[in-house]
Amino acid sequence: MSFAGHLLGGVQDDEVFGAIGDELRRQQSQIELIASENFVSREVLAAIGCVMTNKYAEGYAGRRYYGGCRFVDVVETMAIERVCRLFGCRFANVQPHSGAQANLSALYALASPGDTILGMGLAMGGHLTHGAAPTISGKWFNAVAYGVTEEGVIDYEEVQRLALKHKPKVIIAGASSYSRHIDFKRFRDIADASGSRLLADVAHYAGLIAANLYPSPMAHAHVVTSTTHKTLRGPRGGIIMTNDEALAKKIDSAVFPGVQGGPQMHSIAAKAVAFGEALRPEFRKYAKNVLDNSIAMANRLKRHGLDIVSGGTDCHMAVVDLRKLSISGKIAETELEESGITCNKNAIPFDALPPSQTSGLRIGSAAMTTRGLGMSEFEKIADLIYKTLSNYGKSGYSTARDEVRAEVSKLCKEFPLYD
Ligand code: DSN
Repeated sequence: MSFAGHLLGGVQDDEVFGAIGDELRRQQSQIELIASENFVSREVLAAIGCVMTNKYAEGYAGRRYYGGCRFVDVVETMAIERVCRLFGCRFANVQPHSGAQANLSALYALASPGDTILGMGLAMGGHLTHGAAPTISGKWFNAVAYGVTEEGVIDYEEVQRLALKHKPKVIIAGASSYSRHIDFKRFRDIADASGSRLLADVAHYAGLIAANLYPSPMAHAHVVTSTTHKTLRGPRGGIIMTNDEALAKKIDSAVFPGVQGGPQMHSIAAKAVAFGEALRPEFRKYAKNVLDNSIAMANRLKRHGLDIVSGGTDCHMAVVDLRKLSISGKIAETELEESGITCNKNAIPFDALPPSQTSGLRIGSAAMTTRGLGMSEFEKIADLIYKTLSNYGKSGYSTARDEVRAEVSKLCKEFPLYD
């Protein structure tokens, strides 16, 4: 019987549920290093598949456009109360369907089409929604981009120079592949000097921030956005937070009816469960392990002679510079997947290769730490990455890869997932 069959007592649609079962087995049998992924608890899984998916609830708790909202109001109120406690903020909107929707809503609340925004360039580690040309953020706004220094850390002097020159309506602090602490206070000082609003997107770092292991932007940013599914280990989705009451009202209107229609109440229920989990002391231990494991993995790769962008990591992720191995990120991603290790190609700052190839590889520790792996296992994973990539194209490659596959299988059996 398929996985879903076990849950439901048999299913009709074996094509879809067969694929779901295959995906479960893939997750169970591979080492997951995609820095933006994690494995949610069974309670989060149960909530995301619950009957609240049946409910329309446009509006907000206590002021909906539909009847029958008594119980969905309970979970949305609980999600808001929990996330405010978790991050120490006064107001939160938990309805964004994703981080991209959260960012679009925040920009909709803070700026108008034609205004200038200043965000980290995509090629330097920024996110698509921070002003990249193919997105609404790049098409509706005059998007200016800052980058990193040759050492791979945010070039705050450039941020200041561009802010004073362009006087952006919004400055965005946040990234998709940046592994160092972000100095949110410095960003706020710059925003104050240029008359800008500061939007902090902490999607990657949220779980570490909740555990006080990464600087919180809450005292500095006018608005903070995040996803809920990365280090925070909740269902896929977005949130928006602020301490400013007037901005909170604008954000609520921007999310609904500005950008979205009916909220996904099953997803909000799952967010509430995940925020409850993150408030428990065990989550802090988990987040500390995520950080220790990430540092251990990056240091071990350095001992193998590989470069890490910016020289190391202060969070759950690291970007490996592959140029010394003369291998592209695309090849590395494909070959590692063949060995049972999942990660993604990633541009390094000033990359000579196009985004479809890249010279880097992004790796993260959040998911495998959830499975219980510790620093010695993450050092082992670094060894397996190195063994695969350094043997690629050599005569003993197929033997090396078989050995890596066997080690991956051993690790996955030792640290089971959803068994
Ligand atoms: N695509 C996500 C990531 O992998 O970082 C961000 O949205």
